[in-house]
Amino acid sequence: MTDFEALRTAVIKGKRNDVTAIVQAAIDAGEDVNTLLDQGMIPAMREIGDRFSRNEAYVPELLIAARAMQAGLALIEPLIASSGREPFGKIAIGTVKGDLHDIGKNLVTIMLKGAGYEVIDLGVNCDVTKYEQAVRDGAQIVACSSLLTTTMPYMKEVVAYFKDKGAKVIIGGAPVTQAYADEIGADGYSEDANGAVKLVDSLLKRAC
Ligand code: B12
Repeated sequence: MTDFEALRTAVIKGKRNDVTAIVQAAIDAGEDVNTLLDQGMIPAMREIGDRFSRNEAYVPELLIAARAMQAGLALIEPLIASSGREPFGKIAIGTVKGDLHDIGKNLVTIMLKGAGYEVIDLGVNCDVTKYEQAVRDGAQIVACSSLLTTTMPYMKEVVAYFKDKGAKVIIGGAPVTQAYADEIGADGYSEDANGAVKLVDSLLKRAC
């Protein structure tokens, strides 16, 4: 019988070995992977994300929770494919052309995966063609990250490219603001990884 409270606590506290041990034991005992996600890992990631948004947790805590989550997801992901679980939606994420910063992008990726989305991580230095390929592969939302004022303007090109092509474009990164998102006509902006999940939830009209 899985101790979901212990699993949630292990993710929130970033105890990677505990998460691995609990998830592996649960899998070995035949626990349903959907239950593991829905009752353990997803609510735990939401909780640490909410604490981060309330300034009750900071980047280091979020990073170690993300690493613990990633360790658990690595065990679960192969099983999800065979369980027939449908992801809530498909998101393509990448840091824009010319920009190599990826810590924030990786956090957003983990939070989205933790919330049950399929994420195509395009890495860094992404030009429009990379995002476009991901959209052809089924991504409904293109998420662009930028940390440099010199690379931020590339987001405008991405937004312009996807106008009337069916995919929505959301943007984020330290220098990005809601005002900038409005100015370039992006479909959404969030200042942090947890907000990114809420933004995607609302764009895909997911009730949480
Ligand atoms: C770590 C770092 C690096 C590392 C990057 C390592 C890596 N793997 O990412 C290295 C050393 C490689 C680096 C290089 C450079 N860096 Co640097 N770097 C930083 C630093 C210290 C931290 C960035 C970071 O990871 N923050 C933590 C993460 C969690 O925050 P975040 O990225 O903002 O992400 C959060 C939100 O923004 C949001 N978010 C992020 N992406 C997205 C996307 C979407 C869709 C959404 C909704 C939300 C969202 O969610 C995240 C989590 O909450 C910043 C300083 C700072 N305090 O920001 C400088 C900084 C960004 N770097 C800077 C500079 C200048 C550079 C260099 C040009 C330096 C140089 N002369 O070579 C190079 C550029 C290389 C390149 N081409 O990209 C400047 C940028 C200044 C400017 N005005 O543009 C900064 C601000 C430092 C400074 N004060 O001067 N850097």
